[in-house]
Amino acid sequence: MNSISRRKFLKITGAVTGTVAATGVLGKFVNKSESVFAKTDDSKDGIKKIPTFCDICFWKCGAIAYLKDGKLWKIEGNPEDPLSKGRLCPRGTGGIGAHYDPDRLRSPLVRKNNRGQEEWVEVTWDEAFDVIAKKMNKIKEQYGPEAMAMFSHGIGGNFLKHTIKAFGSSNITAPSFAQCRGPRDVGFRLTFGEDVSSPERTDIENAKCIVLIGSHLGENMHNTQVQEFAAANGKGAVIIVADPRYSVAASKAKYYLPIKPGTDTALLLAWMNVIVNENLYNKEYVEKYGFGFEQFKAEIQQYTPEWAYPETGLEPETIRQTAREMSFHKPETLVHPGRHATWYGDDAQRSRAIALLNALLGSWGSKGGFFTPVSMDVPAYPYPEYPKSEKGKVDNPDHKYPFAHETITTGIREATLTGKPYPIKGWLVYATNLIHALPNEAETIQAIQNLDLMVVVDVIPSEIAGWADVVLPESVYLERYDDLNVEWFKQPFVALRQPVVESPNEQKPNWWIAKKLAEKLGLGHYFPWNHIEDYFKQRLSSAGLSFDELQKNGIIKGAKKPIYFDEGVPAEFPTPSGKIEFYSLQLAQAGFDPIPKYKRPDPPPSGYYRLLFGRAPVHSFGRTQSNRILSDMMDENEVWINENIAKQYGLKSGDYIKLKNQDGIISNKVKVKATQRIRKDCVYMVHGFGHNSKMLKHAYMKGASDSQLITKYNTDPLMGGTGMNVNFVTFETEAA
Ligand SMILES: Nc1nc2c(c(=O)[nH]1)N[C@H]1C(S)=C(S)[C@@H](COP(=O)(O)OP(=O)(O)OC[C@H]3O[C@@H](n4cnc5c(=O)[nH]c(N)nc54)[C@H](O)[C@@H]3O)O[C@H]1N2
Ligand SMILES: Nc1nc2c(c(=O)[nH]1)N[C@H]1C(S)=C(S)[C@@H](COP(=O)(O)OP(=O)(O)OC[C@H]3O[C@@H](n4cnc5c(=O)[nH]c(N)nc54)[C@H](O)[C@@H]3O)O[C@H]1N2
Ligand code: SF4
Ligand SMILES: [Mo]
Repeated sequence: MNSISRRKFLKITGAVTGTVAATGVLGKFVNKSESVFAKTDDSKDGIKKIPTFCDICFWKCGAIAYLKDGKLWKIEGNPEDPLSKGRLCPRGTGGIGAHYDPDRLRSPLVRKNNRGQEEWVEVTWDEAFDVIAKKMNKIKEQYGPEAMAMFSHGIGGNFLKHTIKAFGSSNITAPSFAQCRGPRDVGFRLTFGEDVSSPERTDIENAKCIVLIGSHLGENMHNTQVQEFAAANGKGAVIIVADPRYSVAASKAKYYLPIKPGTDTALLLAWMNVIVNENLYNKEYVEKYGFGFEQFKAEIQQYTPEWAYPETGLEPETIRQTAREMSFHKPETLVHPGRHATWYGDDAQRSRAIALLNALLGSWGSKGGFFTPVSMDVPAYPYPEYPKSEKGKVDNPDHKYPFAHETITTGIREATLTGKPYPIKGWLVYATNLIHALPNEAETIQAIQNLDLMVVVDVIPSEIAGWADVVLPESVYLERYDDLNVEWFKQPFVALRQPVVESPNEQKPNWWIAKKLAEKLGLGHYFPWNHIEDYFKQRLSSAGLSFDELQKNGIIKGAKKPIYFDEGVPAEFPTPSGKIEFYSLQLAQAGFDPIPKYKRPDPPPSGYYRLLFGRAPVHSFGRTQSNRILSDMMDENEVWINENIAKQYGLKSGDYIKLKNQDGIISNKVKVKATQRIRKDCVYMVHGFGHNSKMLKHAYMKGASDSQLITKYNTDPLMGGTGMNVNFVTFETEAA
């Protein structure tokens, strides 16, 4: 990363004050960190570079790891990689702290006493697999293979998913649907027939106007998006931000709209009212591709800016002005769909309103709007067929949530609690901390208590690992191969994650764990390859690609392909009408609003404030607080409280308080940030802090956990997502 581009990149993050001082911090840790490549080090100065891709979040930026005298030294972006473009975000740069973390899980553990007591016996891998296979086979005998469910987040789970499917269960899920982007993808799918997916198909760098409605790029540090946002900002793009909190992105905005939380659909409807009634929409596009526009036009007549004013707290004139600005730049206006969309329980409809606004502007399929992602054709490994299940998936009985197109985590939790539609008796949890990720911790713990077996594969002793029967320690990403990343993005490419250093203790990579477990279960024939390299070679050669080349460069790119309608991408909309659905017949038929309606959120009880949460640039969820490099930059979160409200409670910045929610749950102590940068009716904190796993020595009890306070959630009737912005807190000033 050269210094100019780095400065520009960090500038947008606001909270990051300097480059990541990786080398200094590392001296403190003694660990076995010899490179697996050290023996073949042919460099003169003792420095060796190995390409791989990052795993500090799920964006998968291409990276180059540096070894100095055989020891892991630093990591940078791979300039060849379209996601990182040669630059990692601050979290990725600090990623080597994951390898050096002294609190890592070291060997397989089996529970000694009661669940959750965090008392363990260290066992060998073989012993651990024996315990797991025995219990899994017993579950299969008693309840059928479907009673074994898997929670998995990220590419590392692919091989274990394969083992679970081979075992006979398709009850496999991730929080990235029902706790994250599910409602957004459902809202867009209902409108355009396709998901926004990940990495998002947003053409931020070419946008002339960017609207962020509850997305905080810059704190939400998805690398490519932040780089593109900085570039667009540099080129003078108009930025409009609607957020109850003055975010980093808001500080770049021409228009900042301090919207009342939960009223976004009212704003979106009013924006569309102005754009339609002032004839500012993209007529040709809507006529050519739209379905049901006349009904839509009639329906939204009622939603004037004057109607929206008391709901949103935003002046009618501001709503008009911003609507006009958006349409002035159309179709190069991007109304960003956000990513963490599970807010209030009517989120798929809110996301549909965002989709419809983009449709009016003609941005879907346009440069500066939403591009059509392309990928390379790398065939899957020719595995034997999985056993067929008669039972179907457990999470969504009778299609209660008719538009859920992925498995619902909380549906599996519900089945585990109730035994309906059929019992779930085992959980395999890979790289997801369900205690922090799912709303209502008590429900999760209760479900776990109903299990005959819970296995957790993690790298650190997370909260969920603390509740496990068997904990399996994984090698961190810098120590392992993972499945190929055949990405869908602006240009086709395939990327390789490969080991840079050896694991310090008994940790093993997921592919090895998946294969060995399958063998213990008598399913070895599902892993016909001996080493993952054989798997890669098979897949790559069937695509005419070379493993040696991929290993050397970390990436193989395919030829550029058209990604916009006007470059020749066919304008196809896989909806029932084959068009963009301004009016949705399938919603009407299922008994839902065919055109989104606004639902007023419940107001806070008196003396309580809505609890909002989001990201910090230097942390990923709850997975990085133990990473010494990243925690050096931020080792606790703060609660943002409006200055005037803070004064009423006699609070000032730096004071410690506890938060109490509407159900009487009290948080860890947390530092106050008294600021004008947030509305009076809500408070805000960064998610992922307040760890209470005792084995997480460094992160233990630092900051407070939003998850602990999220006892209430509203379920989206369309797709089962859990709206979590429906909790309220007050301040315990004495207790802290
Ligand atoms: N209260 C609240 N809940 C939320 C959110 C929120 O903001 N607030 N955000 C929601 C969103 S948007 C999402 S996407 C989800 C994310 O929720 P999760 O998927 O749970 O994400 P993480 O917190 O990153 O948890 C990852 C777990 O994987 C472990 N891990 C890290 N690296 C590795 C590895 O290499 N191998 C293995 N085996 N394990 C590893 C970590 O130690 C951690 O225990 O949470 C959702 N839930
Ligand atoms: N550094 C970092 N970056 C990340 C992650 C990470 O853990 N760390 N996680 C990644 C993942 S998986 C996800 S899903 C994304 C999440 O990133 P985003 O999609 O940007 O979502 P949130 O983090 O939920 O964003 C919360 C923002 O919405 C505002 N907000 C809260 N309630 C309302 C409301 O009612 N209306 C409006 N208009 N605004 C509201 C908050 O003040 C805050 O600024 O971040 C990704 N990027
Ligand atoms: S966005 Fe940051 S943490 Fe995520 S993969 Fe890229 S560099 Fe790593
Ligand atoms: Mo997410």
